[in-house]
Amino acid sequence: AEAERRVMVLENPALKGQSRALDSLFAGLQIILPGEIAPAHRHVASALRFIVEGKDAYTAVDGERTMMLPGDFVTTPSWVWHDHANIGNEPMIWLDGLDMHMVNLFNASFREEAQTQSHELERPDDSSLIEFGYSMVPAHYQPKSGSSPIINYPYARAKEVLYSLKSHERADAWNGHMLKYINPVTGDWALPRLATCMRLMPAGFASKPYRSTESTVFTVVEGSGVSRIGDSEFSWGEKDIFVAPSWVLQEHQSHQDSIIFSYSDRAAQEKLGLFREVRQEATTDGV
Ligand code: 1HN
Repeated sequence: AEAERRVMVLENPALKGQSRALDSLFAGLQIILPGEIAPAHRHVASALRFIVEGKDAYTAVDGERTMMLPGDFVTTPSWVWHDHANIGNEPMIWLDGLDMHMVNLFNASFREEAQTQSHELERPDDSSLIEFGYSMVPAHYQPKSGSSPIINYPYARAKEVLYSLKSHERADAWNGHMLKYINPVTGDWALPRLATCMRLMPAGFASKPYRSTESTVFTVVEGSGVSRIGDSEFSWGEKDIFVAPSWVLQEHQSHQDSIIFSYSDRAAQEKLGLFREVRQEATTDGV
């Protein structure tokens, strides 16, 4: 009960003791057991949750609750109250992605604990997806920040989009079929510093080599395959997590239809005029 959150930090062995998966990104696996509440707080760092397993747990973000299911992408924008609770009878595990290292670089971090365990609800559950998730937005809506008003982008919808693309398009040679999670009000990324994507790599797909200044965390939702990241080769299956640091060449192969979620610092880099990418035809095109 004394622990605010139960998070296993995924620490990059090259960045020991710094709670970094990559220079700019935090990654951790959080577990919440039946009956537990992770109490309300807010911080300048924005967070994302990517649900790995479980059901019957909710997160409440800025006055709205959403039940979470595996594959859902849940946003926690900067400086909004949030708390989580498991009201079911099995544990839930999700991947926490935070941009706190970017915030800390600028010494711009603040945090606040709420007086109550759960912050006050202001809207019906999932109203943000209903009101903003169908290419319509309430005419009176005034954005409070650059973050998406949608707090849960459900996996069922992402998968529907990916298989629609697969039914009538050729996979992109570098990314496969890939979608961006966007803020429907601005068209920008869902969170201003974290770029989130979901890709479908069809069975037998082998990407061409790609490099960018992004630092990226990948997690596998479905399927299996192998990725070469620089000099290392990683075989991956469902629920595995791996990373690609900035400017390291990456190539991905899928053995079966594979769906991979990723988040990166690209959204921040674009705003700072730093983002650069190279789509190579072959590994020897080195730049
Ligand atoms: C945090 O606030 C959460 O709200 C999870 O669930 C992980 C890691 C570092 C700093 C704050 C949460 C976190 C975190």
